[in-house]
This record gives sequence, C-alpha cells and structure tokens, in this order.
Amino acid sequence: MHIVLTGGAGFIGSNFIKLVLRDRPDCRITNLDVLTYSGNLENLTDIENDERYSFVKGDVRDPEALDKVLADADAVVHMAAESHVDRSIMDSGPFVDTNTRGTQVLLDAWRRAGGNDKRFIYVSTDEVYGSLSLENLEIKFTEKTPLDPSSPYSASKTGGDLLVSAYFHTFGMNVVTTRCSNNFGPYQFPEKVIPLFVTNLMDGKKVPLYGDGKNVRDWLHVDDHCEAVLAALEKGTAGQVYNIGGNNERSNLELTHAILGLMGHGDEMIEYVEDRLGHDRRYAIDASKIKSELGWEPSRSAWPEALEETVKWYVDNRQWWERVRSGAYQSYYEQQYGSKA
Ligand code: NAD
Ligand code: TDX
Repeated sequence: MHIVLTGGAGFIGSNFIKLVLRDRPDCRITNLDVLTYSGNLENLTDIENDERYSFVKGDVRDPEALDKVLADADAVVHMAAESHVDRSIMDSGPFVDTNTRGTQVLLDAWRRAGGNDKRFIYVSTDEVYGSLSLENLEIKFTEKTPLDPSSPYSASKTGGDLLVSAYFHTFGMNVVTTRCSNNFGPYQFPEKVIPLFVTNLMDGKKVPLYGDGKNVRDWLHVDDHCEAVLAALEKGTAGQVYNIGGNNERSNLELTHAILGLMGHGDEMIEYVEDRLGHDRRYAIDASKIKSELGWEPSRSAWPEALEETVKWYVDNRQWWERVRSGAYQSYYEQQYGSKA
C-alpha cells in the first residue's frame, strides 16, 4: 500500500511515519509537507534513507502539487494543519486557509486522482466538540456530541471535518474521520504545554499557567494515537467518525505539578498568567466505539510513566528543541512569553 501523508514533518506525522515503516513492511509512505514553522525534517533523520519513504515539499492548498503526488497513491492520511490554539487567536487567517480550504482542495484532488473509492483519513480533534464543564465529570464527548467549536483553530478544523462528511454524503467518498485528544510524546513543537514547560524549566524559567489552572485535558501518547489512525485506515467503516482518547484526564495544575516533581522543582516555578481567550474548560473523550468496532485501546499513555519518559526525551534532546526554538519560532516565543516566563 502506498500512503500519502500530509503534514508528516510535524509532531504526530513524523511519529506516524516511523510507526508505519516499522510495523507495516508492505507499506510505502510519501510525506507531503510545506514545512511551516512546525514542520521539521530533522524529526525524520533516522528514517530518511529508507527506500519505502519519500518526501515532497508541497502545500495542501496547491492543486498542481497534489495532482503529482496523489497519482499512484492507495490512501491519504491528512494531518497537515496549523495546530496551535494561541496562534489562531493572534491570527486566524492561516488556520481557515490551511485547515478548512486546504482540506477542500485536497479532497477535490483526491477525487481527480481516482481516489473516491480509496480511503481518505481526516485527522480531526476533540476540540471540534467545544468545551465540557467541570460540574459533571461523567459526561464525555461521544461521536454523537454536536460540533460546537470555540477557538478559531477548532472552528477551522471543524470546517475540514464537515467538508469530509459532506464528501461522504455527496460523492460516497471513502472517508474516515478521527477525533483525538491532546497528544504528548517526542518531537512536539515546544509551544505546546508539555514541551514548553519542560524546556522552560531546563532554562531556569518559570512555567506560565493560564488562568486558575483547573482546565482539564485527556492526555494521549502519540504512539497510541498513531496506532489508532492506522486502525481507522485499515479497518474503519467509510463515513464513520472514531473518537480517540487516553482515558487520562488531568487538570493543568495536576500536569504542572507532575512535571515540576519529575524535574525537581516546587510551586515557586509556577507563574499564573492571564487566561487564554475563550479557554475551553474541559475535554474528555469516550473512546468506546473505536475499542468495540476496531479493537483499539491505549496502551502507551499510562500515567505517570509515559509522562516521565516524555519529559526525559526533552531533557536528553536539548539540541533538538534549541534548534527548533531558534528558528522562525523565536519571535513568536518572545512575543508570547518573553516577559512572562
Ligand atoms: P504540527 O503543527 O506539529 O504539524 C503540522 C504539520 O503540517 C507541519 O509539519 C507543517 O509543516 C504541516 N503543514 C502546515 N500547513 C501545511 C500546508 N498548507 N500544506 C502542507 N503541510 C502543511 O501539528 P501536530 O500536533 O503534529 O498535529 C497534526 C494533526 O493532528 C493536525 O491536523 C492537528 O489538528 C491534529 N491534532 C493534533 C493534536 C495534538 O495534541 N497535537 C490533537 C488532536 C488533533
Ligand atoms: O503556556 C501555556 N500555559 C497553559 O496553561 C500553554 C501553551 C498552555 N496552557 C494550557 C492551555 C490548555 O488548557 O495547557 C493546556 C494545553 O494547551 P496546548 O498545549 O496549547 O493544547 P490545547 O490548546 O489543549 O490543544 C492541543 O490539543 C488538541 C493541540 O495543540 C491541538 O492541535 C489539538 O487539536
């Protein structure tokens, strides 16, 4: 099988490529990525010479580039996106353009390439469901929960999500959508909370905790997520949505204390800062459908072991994140955190 993956130079995409090359000897994978600030080919140096892997620098909004790369593909896994909520609050334009319009351009190109009956996976997010309250912790997002996104990021992902659904209903396209919770693991861009906090502490800086720190996220190891995407690719039913979660709900304060503990620091390193605008209070995933229908459940997200292993990866790979930070990311980082942390 020849898979075209979009966004494979990013955090989840680069981990997905390694998983496919390791666990699916019969698969070839082509990585189409335009290399924005978060796309980093250094994430792939250990497999770049594998003859089953190839890289094409290209944009999901560019129909000509897509026509070339999709010509002999058997499946598409669409991960390319602008992915950081805080950036979408600063400037939503690139989010709508890549996450919504880019998905439409890609869907049309896949149909032109004869892909209507071949699998197309859209990697969506739990953020399309909006926010849950802290009042009743029994309530979780199911695939039937109405879409109610609250940030420009999640609205732009919802645009893509709805287009994928429309292409199933209109053209009978062979699409499957996955909606996962917060990923953690190696090679995550150090703007996201876990690598940001670990790298700040390594630099002797405080960690900027938004608001009261009581917001809750469901933490999923990236390897678990990639396994679930592979299950959806191979066994999912066309037109269906599958929620993917780690059964691992933690408040940001709990997460922060765990990171501080692992790194030998106390509460004095927390700096409570102004809350994120429109900050979603709680995400929680009911992943029973993917377990019962596709036989997937998380096996790598166990807490605190998985967090400890991830923290260690950033501690051991200072060169990686220093290089990442010194690029285009630097001015954003200073603008966002320079005076705060
Ligand atoms: P990331 O920001 O690390 O990587 C995104 C990749 O997409 C980068 O390599 C970037 O260069 C590429 N890209 C961006 N715009 C592009 C364009 N126009 N054309 C081609 N390539 C482009 O993001 P990530 O955390 O790896 O997320 C991957 C996907 O998973 C996204 O669709 C995101 O919405 C979704 N997701 C992420 C999480 C999470 O916790 N990280 C959770 C749920 C869903
Ligand atoms: O400096 C910070 N301080 C802080 O308290 C940052 C960057 C974050 N936070 C809080 C905000 C969130 O409640 O930590 C939590 C996690 O924040 P992010 O790492 O920015 O992730 P989130 O906004 O939850 O979104 C992530 O998960 C869903 C990904 O970035 C999305 O791409 C994915 O769809």
